[in-house]
Amino acid sequence: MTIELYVFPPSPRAFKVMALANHLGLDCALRMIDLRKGEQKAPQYAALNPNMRMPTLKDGDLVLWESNAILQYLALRRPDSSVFPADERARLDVTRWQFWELAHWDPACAVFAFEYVAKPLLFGKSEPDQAALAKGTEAFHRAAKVLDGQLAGRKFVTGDNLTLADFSLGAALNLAEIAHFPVEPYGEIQRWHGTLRALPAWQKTLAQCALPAAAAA
Ligand SMILES: N[C@@H](CCC(=O)N[C@@H](CS)C(=O)NCC(=O)O)C(=O)O
Repeated sequence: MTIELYVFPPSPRAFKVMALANHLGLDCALRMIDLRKGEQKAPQYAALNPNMRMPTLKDGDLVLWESNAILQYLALRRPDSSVFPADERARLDVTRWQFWELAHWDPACAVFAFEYVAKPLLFGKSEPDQAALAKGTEAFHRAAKVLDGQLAGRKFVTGDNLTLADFSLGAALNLAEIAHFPVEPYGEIQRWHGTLRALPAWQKTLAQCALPAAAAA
């Protein structure tokens, strides 16, 4: 049975699940949920995901939402892969950083992604809200200092191996330039994101995430 992934590819939350599926060589069917058209609110989709947000995974009768849970499910399809280590402490470390992403990193990055990317894409051109950006900047620096410190002396977030933590945390950085993330002071984060970008699965996913020109206008 083919795993179905319901995604709106420009979003980092879609990118991370698509990139992991590519990295693991899992054959997933991508089902576009076009947020610009409000497809997340269609009754058929809302029956799968009552949050009316994407991504959502469907594998037979299993339906799973929340991107980090989806990452764990995909990783468990390849138990030999080191992206979700079997060792208890190593696994907890990966999980810890996935929780941290959801609690701190994602909300900080999301402010910039919303103001500079989602607003123009979903609602037409509009000026960024400076008060929201000021709060976002504070939250971004607070979280980025922690992540940058963690990456010092480590190739990836939890050590020498690529794990789910890298997919969870690294996806938002694809928007760093167009969403004006204040990432300049964080050399470790930039070095690590460069390593992720060089992965064949990352490159493949970036290509899949480009919106068709007509649809993006
Ligand atoms: N914590 C969720 C967040 C999902 C989420 O907020 N998705 C957004 C797009 S990035 C969405 O579908 N928004 C549609 C809407 O709010 O109507 C996850 O990681 O899966």
